[in-house]
Amino acid sequence: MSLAQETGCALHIVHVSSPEGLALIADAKKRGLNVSAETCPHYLLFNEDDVVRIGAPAKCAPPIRDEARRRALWEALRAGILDTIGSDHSPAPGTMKTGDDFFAIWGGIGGVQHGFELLFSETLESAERDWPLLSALLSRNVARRFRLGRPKGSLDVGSDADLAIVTPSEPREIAASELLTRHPISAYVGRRSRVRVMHTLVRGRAVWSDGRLVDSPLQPQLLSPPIRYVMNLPFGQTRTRIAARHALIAPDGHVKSNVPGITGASTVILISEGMGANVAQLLVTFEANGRAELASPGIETAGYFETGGATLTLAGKRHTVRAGSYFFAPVGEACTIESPEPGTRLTLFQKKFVALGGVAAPQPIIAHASDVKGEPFMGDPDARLQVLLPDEPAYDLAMNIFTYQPGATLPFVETHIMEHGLLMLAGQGVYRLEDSWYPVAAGDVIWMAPYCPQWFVAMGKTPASYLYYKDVNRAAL
Ligand code: UGY
Ligand code: MN
Repeated sequence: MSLAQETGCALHIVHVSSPEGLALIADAKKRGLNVSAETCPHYLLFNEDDVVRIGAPAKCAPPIRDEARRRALWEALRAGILDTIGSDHSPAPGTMKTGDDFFAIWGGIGGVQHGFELLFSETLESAERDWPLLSALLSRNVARRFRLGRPKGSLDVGSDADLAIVTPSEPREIAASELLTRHPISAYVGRRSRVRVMHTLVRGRAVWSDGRLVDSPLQPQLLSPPIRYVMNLPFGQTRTRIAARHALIAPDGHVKSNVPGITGASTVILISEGMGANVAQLLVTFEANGRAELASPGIETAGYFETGGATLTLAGKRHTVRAGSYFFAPVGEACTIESPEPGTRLTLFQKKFVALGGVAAPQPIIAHASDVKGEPFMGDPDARLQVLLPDEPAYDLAMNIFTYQPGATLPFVETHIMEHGLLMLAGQGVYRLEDSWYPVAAGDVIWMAPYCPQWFVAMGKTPASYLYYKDVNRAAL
């Protein structure tokens, strides 16, 4: 907590089991710290007498507390001090959950099947007051705290239908025979439940119906918050540096713009004529209802989907795009992006097309980076270049991905007429721009004016890669 205070970072404390811990959190909240607290069903449902009775299946860390502390947790929940409830589902094979030495036995409660149901059973008499609270702790607050966006944590029109229908029922004793987990061990066996989960829907599809699992073709869904990271550097500092002939733009300084044709998204214009560039570079982060129409006269657009996915219509054809998909929309070809997964990040490069006499206009392109082989750059297999657009005279814009193994470098300090804008996709390293050297990492954007001397070294333990544009294939005069 003191580190969070010093750095201003967000802090989420999991598995809070005691009022002592909660008091510290409540106090920090009062002082304005960005802190939230999670507890788990087992801390609300069991006390230490239960652990003595149940034995190893109820061993977990932090341990189950006494009755007074269990009650205090419920009070905190009702007072709004707790923010979320997580399953902390911790399954283990029988061999790890049995033995003579209690201290050696695996610590963890496998409770994903009954933990949540029993919270509703526990509060049946006070359902009117407590069930909305439980719904917030299990869903809405989680979606908000982790910035999962509009589709999660609510039942509004346009949100995902993720819900369980729970109803009071004849009390029943939870039996080992109903456990659906691979290792059928549960601290809840023998516990009475007075509710039943009738149906469970995930994104509108039933996965549990009338007491049975439904075989559903659902794919897992990975959600990421719209902003990768926000560094709250104190004292007005930033790594961003805008020089006359080069720029480094770090994500902490991004400011949104309204861009005609793009709605339901946050769009940042990173490179533009305003800084002396001939090509524009935009970062679009879509919300669930996002849409982009990319037709402007005389302008061609190349785009790369860094994360997420969407439906893209180009030259009258619809395509499903995902992370790693890219496209090129020549002048005069309508390009529409719709139905994005929330959080989808798209980088756009836009340029005034320069036609070449006697050469046919460039064609629309839609493809995936994984289908483009990385070729060793000037013979170095540790520095590979993927050329995404055809290297043909018709195209006056290149879009490439450069991937360096740790320690690999650009072979020499390049100085060339072509301009670049680039987005660091992964890893880190040091970029030399003119006479300055900058540490750079995934999320950073760089602009290099024509003739900006440039060099890169990948550092760290993972490969570094960047996506970049380059104006190409036109005469010097
Ligand atoms: O294509 C290029 O000019 C590339 N080698 N430049 C760069 O990575 N800065
Ligand atoms: Mn270059």
